[in-house]
Amino acid sequence: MSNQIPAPVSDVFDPLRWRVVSGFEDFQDMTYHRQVERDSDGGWVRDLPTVRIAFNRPEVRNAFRPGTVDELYRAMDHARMTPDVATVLLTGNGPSPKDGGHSFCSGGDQRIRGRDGYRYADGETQETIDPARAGRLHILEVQRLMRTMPKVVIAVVNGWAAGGGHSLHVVSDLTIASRQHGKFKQTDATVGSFDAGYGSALLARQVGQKTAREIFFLAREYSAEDMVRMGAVNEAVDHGRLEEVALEYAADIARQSPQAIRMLKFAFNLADDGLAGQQVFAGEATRLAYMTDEAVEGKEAFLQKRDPDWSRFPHYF
Ligand code: S0N
Repeated sequence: MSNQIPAPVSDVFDPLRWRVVSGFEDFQDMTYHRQVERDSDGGWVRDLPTVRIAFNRPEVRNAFRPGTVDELYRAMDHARMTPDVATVLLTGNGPSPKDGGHSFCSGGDQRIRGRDGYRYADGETQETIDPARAGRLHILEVQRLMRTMPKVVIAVVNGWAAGGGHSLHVVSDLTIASRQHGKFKQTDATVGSFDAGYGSALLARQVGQKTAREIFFLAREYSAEDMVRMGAVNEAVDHGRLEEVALEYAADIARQSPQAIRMLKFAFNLADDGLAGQQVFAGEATRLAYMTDEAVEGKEAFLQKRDPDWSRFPHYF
């Protein structure tokens, strides 16, 4: 485990609060950090329960190409499987070294978009691309992971959230945004794409049908405060305080019962996610049921080749 103080990656990133997560140092398009407590000499004291996953292509407003999405999925899944992580902050590094522009994520990289989806590498053609990797719209797999993972995902919108980047904020459990630089624009239809899943339907649940249609059909720019008024952003905060406020949110979440947070997240999702939502909620309910004496009796009876004795367990309370 590398406990060293990491290199700065954004204007709101305090390196003393973080370490690079071991095994993820080779990332090209993303960064992945774990929150830590340090002593006055900067020495590592302990890990804290928050991770920070960030787009790291500020020169293209943090657009994602297939490799970006692969890295995002890997980091998100690692956070899902790390038992002492309660909250994921999803954000963008920057500002851009080219023009100082701030961005959370501007969606799919339009420069490598082919007729049948995204090229993996610059310079690939329809003839040279590995068919198994062509046309992958796997940002939707990331959306599903964020939606179903038993941790709270907070979108920390430090700049532009556009196109598929806008959808990632929509699918996050909470959003806080920079008052000065947080900007929201749903450009999908402008470039001939459309997120007909969570990006639009869930947005309509959050802001209402008319407003969601306005956001998609008109592709106008909205501020962080506009979005707070619409109900799609929890809070607009001064840019310099963005990380601090995000970590205050995470600290409050970490004070709650992990099981209660999981059940609440899955309950909030259930109605909108149909049978898939019921399956996730029910899986957690089954896990809880396995912890009861009644479920243990069923298993023990099977292993001991006898009939289960349910007499200790009432049919009602
Ligand atoms: C974000 C915007 C509004 C910022 O404008 P601003 O500040 O004026 O900056 P620019 O000068 O425009 O940009 C600076 C440099 O960054 C490049 N750039 C910006 N965005 C992208 C991008 N998405 N792809 C590639 N390059 C980008 C600019 O070209 C510029 O470069 P230089 O300096 O070299 O000229 C503005 O930039 C903007 O509108 N960006 C495009 C936003 C957009 O349309 N995104 C794509 C929308 N569609 C998707 O994201 C796909 C949706 C999706 O994810 C999905 C959903 C369901 C199913 C499948 C998919 C899927 O396709 O994966």
